Amino acid sequence: MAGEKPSVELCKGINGLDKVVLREARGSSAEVYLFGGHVTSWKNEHGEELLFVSSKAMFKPPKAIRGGIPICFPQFSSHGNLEQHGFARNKFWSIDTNPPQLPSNSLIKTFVDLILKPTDDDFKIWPHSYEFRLRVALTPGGDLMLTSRIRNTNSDGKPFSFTFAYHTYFLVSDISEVRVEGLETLDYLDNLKERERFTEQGDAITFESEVDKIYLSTPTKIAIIDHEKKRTFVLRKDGLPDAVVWNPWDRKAKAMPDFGDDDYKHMLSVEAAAIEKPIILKPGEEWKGRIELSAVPSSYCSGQLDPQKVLQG
Ligand code: TA6
Repeated sequence: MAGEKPSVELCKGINGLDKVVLREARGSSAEVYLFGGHVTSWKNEHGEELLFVSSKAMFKPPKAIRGGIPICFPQFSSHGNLEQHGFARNKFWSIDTNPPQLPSNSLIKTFVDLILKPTDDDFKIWPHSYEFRLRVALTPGGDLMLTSRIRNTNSDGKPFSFTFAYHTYFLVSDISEVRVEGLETLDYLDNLKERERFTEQGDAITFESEVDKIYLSTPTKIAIIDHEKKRTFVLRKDGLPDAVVWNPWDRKAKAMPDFGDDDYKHMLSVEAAAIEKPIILKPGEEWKGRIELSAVPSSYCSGQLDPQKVLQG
């Protein structure tokens, strides 16, 4: 209809960087920058932002954007000899005009396909040929889905291995009022203690100091409950056995130039990941890793939404 904005629009974002805006008929929306294949916004049907992006984020390539959903590939954090979190988040992706069929729910009409392929220069850093296809989609209900397909296209017969994470920054009202459910009693590697292995206590996880943990072999659903906002984020994941939980707290916040001193109060990173067992692909093989994020109104106290029911449902 005249004046109605297209559901998928390529336009200019901050510092003139190309971005794609996705709009769903009922009002939810999302934005993804070609720089980094980086989702920087996800809004519900009321236009409320659901992802944290720092007010000090620099949209200056090759520096990664602080917030949203950076993609860590082919290396998570410093688990290898590449730069922190690999290079996919520092590269310019292209729109994939001819993506191979992706079996998905036919009701999902609002999506964009991006692709990342190595340049000759990249071979000097990581000597492998690959095709990384990323579909960013909005469901009619406003859920955000990211589907990654990584194919080994080496012609020299060589396999390659990688670790991976969707480094999602959820926007929360007050970190001290947030609980995470679904990771109780699991083993984790503590990045603040040289990745020593521990077992999580039995209750929901709450936050009162810096946290940087890699939970191993988690359930496919994790709930992030924001009491104050009466909102529960449900993270569903496939092909990504691990989950990272991170909040830098005050001291590290001050040390990050692209992060406000108080920003730690309003974000929590819960990252679907494949870290403990790197993914190994032979030439011709393809790996798929998917997340689906939902934000549901919750009034935990009134039991309208019991995260346990969400996690078991
Ligand atoms: O995912 C958690 C983590 O690996 C933390 O150790 C912290 O470094 C964070 O990522 C942010 O990393 P970045 O390279 O974006 O500053």
